[in-house]
Amino acid sequence: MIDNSLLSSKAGKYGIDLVGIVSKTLLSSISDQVISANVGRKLAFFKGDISDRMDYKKEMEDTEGIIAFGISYASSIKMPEDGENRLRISKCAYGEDYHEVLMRAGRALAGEVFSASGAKYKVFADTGIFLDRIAAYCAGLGFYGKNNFIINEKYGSFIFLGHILTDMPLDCDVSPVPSLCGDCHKCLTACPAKAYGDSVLDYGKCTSYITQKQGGYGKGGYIYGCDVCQDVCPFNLSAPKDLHKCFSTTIDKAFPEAETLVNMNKDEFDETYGNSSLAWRGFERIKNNALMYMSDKK
Ligand code: B12
Ligand code: SF4
Ligand code: SF4
Repeated sequence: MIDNSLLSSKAGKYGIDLVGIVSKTLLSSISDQVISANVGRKLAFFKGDISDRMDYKKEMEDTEGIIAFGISYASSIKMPEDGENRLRISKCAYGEDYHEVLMRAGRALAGEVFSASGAKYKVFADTGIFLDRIAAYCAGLGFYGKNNFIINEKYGSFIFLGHILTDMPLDCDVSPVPSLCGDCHKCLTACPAKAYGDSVLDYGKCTSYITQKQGGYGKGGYIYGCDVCQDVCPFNLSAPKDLHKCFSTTIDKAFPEAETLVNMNKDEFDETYGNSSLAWRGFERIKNNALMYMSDKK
């Protein structure tokens, strides 16, 4: 029988830090609240609306069970103190492309646990219609922080999330993890772009969206993504770091010298970042972001 203890006992060997079966009761009890909180909201990188994103059957019609999983990418690497001429790349692009890492890990876990039954499964990490955060929350992997991240008490929020849909009936009795934010609101006030209203993200203002979609940069020289609202979170300060070698990087890749990056040709860029999630946005976008930052800094 596939249950949480079986999944946890197998997950570690595939580099998965957190895993759990989605509770159908919890999912159906929060669905209406999530939909009404986001109704009419235009979603980033998605044509449908919030009810589509809550509907896992749109991805696999005969889904009977969902497994959520997470892999830590917390990093201890820091901008050098004399780094005023350096740029910043978000932690989500350190090391190997996280989509590849999560898909590989999820497929390996699913392959092992479903092989005997022959159950059908599909693995997603950022790539599905159903929201990874909702799956994680309903599997008890963490709480919803005020910054809308899924935060695990031990690992913090620097965890990539994925989920597995299967036609095998799976369910579990999990209680939602209550928010541990308390009176803290560091993430909301630290956001340099003022992208959080009353905890609802206006993604059009978020540096992460701007650097990926329309072109631009963020405070401190972010030219891809942004980590400010996570860096300040107490749960990330105490979380274990550098758990997976695949997400390790070097100072010169995480905080490249601005001159070096803008003078790279496409081959040099590919050699440095071709294997990372940075490559998704392409050489031209990243280089232009850097040029915009340098010209405004003058
Ligand atoms: C599109 C997208 C983006 C867009 C838009 C984000 C957005 N929030 O709209 C942009 C490009 C801005 C973005 C940026 C980033 N993203 Co992104 N993104 C996604 C993606 C593909 C879909 C998210 C989405 O559309 N959400 C829809 C909106 C409505 O959800 P939401 O804002 O989280 O709102 C939640 C609340 O409304 C909550 N809620 C409301 N009412 C209620 C009531 C109850 C009871 C409950 C329980 C919940 C609840 O539920 C909503 C759903 O989560 C997911 C992967 C996926 N397929 O799920 C990754 C994902 C959310 N991103 C992730 C990451 C890491 C990032 C970045 C940190 C990358 C970076 N370093 O730059 C930034 C952070 C920006 C930020 N402050 O959130 C991770 C988050 C991991 C985690 N631990 O939470 C995900 C899950 C990717 C992954 N597979 O790991 N992202
Ligand atoms: S990722 Fe950066 S810009 Fe976006 S909400 Fe967080 S702190 Fe603000
Ligand atoms: S910074 Fe504070 S309010 Fe924001 S998510 Fe972390 S604990 Fe919650």
